Amino acid sequence: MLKQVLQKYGLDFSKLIIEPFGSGLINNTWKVDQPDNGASYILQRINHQVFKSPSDIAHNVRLIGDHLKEHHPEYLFIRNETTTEGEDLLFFEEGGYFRLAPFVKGSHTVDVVQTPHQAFEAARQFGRFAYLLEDFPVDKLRITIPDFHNLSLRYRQFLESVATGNRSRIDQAHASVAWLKEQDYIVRRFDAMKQNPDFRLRVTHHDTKISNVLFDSNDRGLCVIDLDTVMPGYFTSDVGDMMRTCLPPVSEEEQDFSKIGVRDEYYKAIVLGYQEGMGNGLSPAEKAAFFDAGCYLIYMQALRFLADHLNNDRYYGAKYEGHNFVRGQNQIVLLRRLLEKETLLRNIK
Ligand code: GN1
Ligand code: MG
Repeated sequence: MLKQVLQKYGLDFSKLIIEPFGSGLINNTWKVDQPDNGASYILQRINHQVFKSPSDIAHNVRLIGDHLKEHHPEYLFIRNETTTEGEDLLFFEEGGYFRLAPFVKGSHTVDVVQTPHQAFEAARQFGRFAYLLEDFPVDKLRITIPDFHNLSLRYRQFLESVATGNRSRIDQAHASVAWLKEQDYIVRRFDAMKQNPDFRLRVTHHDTKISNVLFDSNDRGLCVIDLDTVMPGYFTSDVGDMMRTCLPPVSEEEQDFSKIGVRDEYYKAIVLGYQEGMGNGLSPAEKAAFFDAGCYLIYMQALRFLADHLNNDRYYGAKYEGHNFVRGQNQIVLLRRLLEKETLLRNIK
């Protein structure tokens, strides 16, 4: 199938080397190399169950690309390649939706953050992205996943999974479920933020793990990638998911929870890097909410993984029995480690 897809872009399959790429849970990604001319691409198949309308993603990417090109031509914006028929999104009968983007020469991505400098650079890039799009009419963006980072809704979905999910899994998970319910003040804090006019709705990336930043050979950030979930949102989503994925020395996949901790120097790097990218554009109320951002996103991910476990892994899938239970517990431990440091971390500005 990949052969037919790549042919639509005028590429000769027999000359290509194709390998799976990255570690995303939702879309399929491949790196495509053409050694005879040195060209490289990233090919993705969009998960159509999750993104019900892939053309909305293409629409958003086009609008943002046009805006940046006009107002900030210096920004490295990666446009999708077009097929021989001129489409930037390909629908392929048997395989769903595909897109192909050029791979930027000399760039690299980082799967697991290695240094606070990398975290600073990544945060700076996400801040810069929001900053450069400050004048973009955010309501023009199409909603690619409704209520994606709506914590109140995620909490309700979690409660529903506890009411209607797999009974034996619910019994086994009762301690985790009880602890998460005790933290529901986080939902109320999030709802209060949404009512507060000092928190602006901005162009928000919503998937700010470190592997969604391109770096140059000196580990300086170049730009952000993977714009599938760019939608109107709050800065807490972008800062919070960076914290979720950069603060601990191990990922959400780690099964040895004793390795999970919160590294202060990475927290500081994210706070300073994001603000630098944002050109000091955050309101005082927003600046005071960095710690809350980490809580919102880690809490939300714990709810999502645990709910998926109780719903028999229908969203994230599972590579082994209890996979999403492990992921959910991992995020619970991370949230506990974060909450223990609240006073210390709130003083880092
Ligand atoms: C999914 O596919 P990936 O890894 O980029 C999810 C994120 C979660 C993440 C957890 C569309 O992202 O929200 O934070 O898994 N994306 C979607 O690993 O649900
Ligand atoms: Mg993604």
